[in-house]
Amino acid sequence: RIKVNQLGFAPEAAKMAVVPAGGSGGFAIIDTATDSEVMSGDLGAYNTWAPAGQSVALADFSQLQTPGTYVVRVQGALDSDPFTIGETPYRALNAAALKAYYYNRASTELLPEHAGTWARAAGHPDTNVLVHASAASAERPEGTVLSAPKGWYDAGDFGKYIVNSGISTYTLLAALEHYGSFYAAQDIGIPESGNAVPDLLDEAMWNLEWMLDMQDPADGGVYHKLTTKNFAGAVMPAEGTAQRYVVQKGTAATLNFAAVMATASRVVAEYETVYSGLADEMLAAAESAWQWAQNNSNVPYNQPSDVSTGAYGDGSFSDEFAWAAAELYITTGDDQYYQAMNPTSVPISNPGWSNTAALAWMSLAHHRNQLTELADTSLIESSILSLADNIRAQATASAYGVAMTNGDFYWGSNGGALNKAMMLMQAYRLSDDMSYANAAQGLLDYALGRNPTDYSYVTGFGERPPMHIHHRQSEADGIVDPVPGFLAGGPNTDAPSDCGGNYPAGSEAKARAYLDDWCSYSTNEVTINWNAPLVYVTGALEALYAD
Ligand code: 9MR
Repeated sequence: RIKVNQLGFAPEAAKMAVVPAGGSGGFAIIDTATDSEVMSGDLGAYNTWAPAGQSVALADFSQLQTPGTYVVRVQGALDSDPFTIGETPYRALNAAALKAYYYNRASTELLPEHAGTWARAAGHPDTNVLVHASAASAERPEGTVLSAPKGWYDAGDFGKYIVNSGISTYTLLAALEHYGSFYAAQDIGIPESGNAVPDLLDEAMWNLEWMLDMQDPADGGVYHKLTTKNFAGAVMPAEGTAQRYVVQKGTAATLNFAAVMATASRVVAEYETVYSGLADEMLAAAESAWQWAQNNSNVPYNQPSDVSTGAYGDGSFSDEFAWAAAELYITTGDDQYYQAMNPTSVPISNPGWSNTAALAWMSLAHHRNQLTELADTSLIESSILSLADNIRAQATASAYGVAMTNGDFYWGSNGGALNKAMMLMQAYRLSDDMSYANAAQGLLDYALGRNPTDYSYVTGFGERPPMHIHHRQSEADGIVDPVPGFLAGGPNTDAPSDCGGNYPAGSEAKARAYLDDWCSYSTNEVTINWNAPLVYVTGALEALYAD
């Protein structure tokens, strides 16, 4: 089958399809309403893309700008799935990707007027959480009862983890900081819609309130996670009633918390009349977390022997230190934080839950005109551009025209792809160079169907979305369609035994190592940290093409 973004494109966007070898001649674009050809063109050269194990050629139909619904046709190949060209190609997707967080809210029922067919009872009030032995302190000995309600379930399980909440919550807040007018106009149909703040901030607040409760007020340290001792089975949230614990404070969790609270403080400050005093409270929380991390600079998370939920273990903290320092510097204007970041020593690479340095650069780049004199603006710009140049070069070198290489098919590869797209958009924002935005578009295309599995990896979107994500609610609710708006983790060769080795033929080619089955937690789970760049990138492209 010819592979294409199954949603479609804005009229001015770069538009590419991938044509497998075997057909003959050039390509045609067919208007499905009239079954007539509206454009034809030559294919590029056939080349092999190693992650697909397949020889393909590119069809570039960027010049077609007329709104409509089309397929790509080549003699001897299966037509592409239909796609549209239209003014707001990702508006609904962006709203759904954000609303996925609402569907993963802990401690609340989802009403039919907001959740439609996916309405459900409340789960996990988290008002009776115990301090695990690993988290015991003089003020809060083992077994102390704490209350830490709200927050989002991290993924297909019901745990709440500070480390993946860090990059997730930050990325949403960055979307709002960068594209404020786009999000101000958005209504995603959550209980808070229509109040005085954007829905994105209402949604982020659900998690921020929980995060604040994860800090020990006695010393500023932050617990790594709030979970049961073991994963629940495939049950609805209300049926997951095992005792929950806060587990071990650590350097990574505490610095993630500091970075997010420093960021949230400056976002919330814009709405002081709504959130009176909250910006100050968040900044104070960020500063006391930073202080704890100064005194506890190398406390890795060590999973206790009686706990088997997700570890999110990370033994290297220099990136978290840099990120927290950068956010505190931006929010306070205090040069000591810029010095603490030691910018010349902070390498930039594609972000992920354990690798947060790029977020520091991204925030500094956005705020570069409001920083103190100490800030090295050219270093900030060159850091972003050097990462983006590398990613863009990967796209140019790929037969699929997408910036994914054999090394990119790790756990949550689709999240990695969209984080690359997010970083490309930072370079576009600095330079106005459309080649960065086009490379970002290519990565979104990849996630939405321009890939060797023919899936559009977002539930409810595109012709062939995943139907069996590893998401307890979607598995247990008895509804055929999974909860919409979730990005599946994507091809991953790390743990292909979770379905008994039952992977599709050809999955030794890394970009094919994906299975749309509940059992495949290694390729078909969803997480808040993978959805966040989907929100960011779809909002960024909508805002770009609306201008
Ligand atoms: O996203 C995490 C991935 O980077 C790790 O390789 C993997 C195995 O440790 O864990 C992933 O995180 C999971 C978490 O531990 C528990 N909830 C589901 C997460 C996504 O699979």
